[in-house]
Amino acid sequence: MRGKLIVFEGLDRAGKSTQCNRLVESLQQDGQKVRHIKFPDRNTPSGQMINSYLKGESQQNDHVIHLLFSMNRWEAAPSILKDIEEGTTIIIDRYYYSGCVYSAAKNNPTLNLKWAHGPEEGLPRPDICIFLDISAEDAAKRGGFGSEKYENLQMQARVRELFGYLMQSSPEKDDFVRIDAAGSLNHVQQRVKEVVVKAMGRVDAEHLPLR
Ligand code: DGP
Ligand code: NA
Ligand code: NA
Repeated sequence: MRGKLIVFEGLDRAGKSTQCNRLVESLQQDGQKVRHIKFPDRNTPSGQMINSYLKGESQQNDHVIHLLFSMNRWEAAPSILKDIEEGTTIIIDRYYYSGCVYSAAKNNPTLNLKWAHGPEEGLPRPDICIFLDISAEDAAKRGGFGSEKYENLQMQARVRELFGYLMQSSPEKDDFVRIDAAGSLNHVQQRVKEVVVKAMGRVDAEHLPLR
C-alpha cells in the first residue's frame, strides 16, 4: 500500500514543528512507517544559500530566492515519491503552498501567486494540507517572532491573507483542512490526528503532479 503525503502549513510560530513531531510519534506508535521532512532543507547547497538569505547574511533578488526555494523542494521530490511508493507516509513541515504565498507576499509587481506557482508545477501533490491557523497578532504573542527575514507582523499578516485566498479560491483549495491553532497543544494535536486518520482511510491518491 502507498504511503500518504501529509503537509503542514501556517505562519511562523503557528506550531507546525511541534504538531509534526507529535503526529510522527503517534503514527509510529500505530506501527506505521513514517518520515518527517522539512522545507527548506537547510543542509543541501541550495538550502545553505536559503539559510544565509533568511538570516540576513546575504541578499537575493525576489525571483532568484523563489527559484532556490523551489529547487530545494525539487531536490527532494524523487526520494519523496520513492518512499510513498514503498509504503512510507511522509509528513512535511512547509511545502509549495508556503513557497507561493511567502514569495507573493512581497508585493513585487512581477512576482505574483501565478508566477510563484510556475516552478512548483510537477511536484508531488499531497493527500492533504493541514493549515494551522493563527492570526499574525497571536503568533507574535507566542514569545515574539524570531529574527529571520519574514518574521515580522506585516509580512505574516500578508502571508495569512494569501493562505486564505489559496484555501478559498485557488485550484488547490480542496487540498486544505484548516485547524484553529490558537487552542492548547493537546487540543490541536487531537484535531490533527482525527483529520489524518480520516485522510488515511481514503482511497490512495495517485500523487498526481501539481498542475
Ligand atoms: P522555517 O519554516 O522556520 O524554517 O522558515 C523558513 C522561512 O522561509 C519561513 O518564513 C517561510 C519561508 N519560505 C518557505 N518557502 C518559501 C518560498 O518558496 N519562498 C519564500 N520567499 N519563502 C519561503
Ligand atoms: Na521561521
Ligand atoms: Na517552523
